Amino acid sequence: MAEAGPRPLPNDLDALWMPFTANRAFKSAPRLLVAAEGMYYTSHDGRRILDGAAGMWCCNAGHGRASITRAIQAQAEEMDFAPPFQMGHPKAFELASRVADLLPGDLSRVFFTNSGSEAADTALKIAIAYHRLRGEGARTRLIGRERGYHGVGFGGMSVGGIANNRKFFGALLPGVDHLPHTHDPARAFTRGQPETGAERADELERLVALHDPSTIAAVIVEPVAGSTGVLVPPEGYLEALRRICDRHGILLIFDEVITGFGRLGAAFAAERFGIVPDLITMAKGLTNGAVPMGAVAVREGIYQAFMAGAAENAIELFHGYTYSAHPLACAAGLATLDLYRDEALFERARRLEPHFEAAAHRLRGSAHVVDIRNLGLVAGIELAPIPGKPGARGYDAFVKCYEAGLLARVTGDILALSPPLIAETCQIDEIFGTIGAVLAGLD
Ligand code: PXG
Repeated sequence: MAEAGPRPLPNDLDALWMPFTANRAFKSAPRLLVAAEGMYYTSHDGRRILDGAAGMWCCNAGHGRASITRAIQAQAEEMDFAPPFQMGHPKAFELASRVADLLPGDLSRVFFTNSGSEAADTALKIAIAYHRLRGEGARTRLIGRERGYHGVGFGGMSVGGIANNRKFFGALLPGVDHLPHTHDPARAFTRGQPETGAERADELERLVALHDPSTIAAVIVEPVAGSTGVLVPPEGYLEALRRICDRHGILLIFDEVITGFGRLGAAFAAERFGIVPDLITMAKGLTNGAVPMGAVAVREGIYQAFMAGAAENAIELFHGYTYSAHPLACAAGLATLDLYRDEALFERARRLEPHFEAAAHRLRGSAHVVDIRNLGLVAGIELAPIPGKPGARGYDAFVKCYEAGLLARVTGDILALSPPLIAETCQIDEIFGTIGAVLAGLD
């Protein structure tokens, strides 16, 4: 339970270099969270903060779930760590098959990582190695997308499409190209998937013609782009990517770090859209955010190509992490998947979607709002930038929401909302009501 009342700030905030944070601004006016339960955080100054972001797209079953806590505690007492190379432990196998049960098509094999970034880099490495094993070693090119986010490893950064995440870090991976993003401001205030715009997938044919299919290993996209401001794919777009990849022997990777585990009202976006990609990356909701963990799922044929490509006693994939399938993460993952099943949370998200969509779009006409986009329990609210100061209005809105008792996410001038799937309709109304009130008072 959250302790009542304010808690003192640490005396010295200096030593910590905070990630993706304006460190100096933060340390001059810190925002610390000290407890979490259900739909709410408690701030260091003793306020209840409604979680409109599931932490950071992680805590789909809400916070402080006792069964997850107990599973982690019990595992820590039973066995803290087991080496993952040439050794195993039972929960690693159990969690892999439980994840496989949720996957579409013949995505049947699961490789564990510790984060979404590691999952993205793992998927890209598997794709390149797969082609090499099949005698197509020239297929090394990777195709990402503008405004894509696949974490901060060199692979994910290279296929990602965010200038600030790339420009400081040199030449990145060679042999990477990018599709255009799917966002079209002319379709502002579309509810759900836009009906037009699928032709942007044809750009993939252009890149294939330019580079020749024999040089391309994989295409990686987020089914719905999350961290660059909720970009919902036009109807038919993902289907077209699938067809073009099939035509040219290119692997299609869905990065479902955000869209996995019920966010779109199905276990994975692949299921919601009725498309079977060749690989799926996941993280965040896999353990409800309680212990770091990511994973890559692959189709049966990919796994079998690795098995066929090495001698019986040989290592088939020279890749892995000390903490792959860490026992505490596996315990948390199993308890999380139990909760999703027992509380039918993916179905709940699907049921809540119309209410969520209506509540989000009621902000149309509010001050500064130039677009609202949504799918599943994800909404993006785009604000007009202050001329000459991109991101300033979005950041101001984010801070004022927090002061008003709401945790949102902000990227540039876009607020992103993705509450835990346990949200009540009144809490959804409160999320958008608070945003409306904050916007009315913004410069
Ligand atoms: N892929 C996708 C699609 C993601 O959204 C990652 C990979 C990387 O995961 P890790 O676990 O390495 O951080 C992500 C992470 C935001 C925000 O503000 C989103 C993420 C990270 C930070 C901020 O929306 N997603």
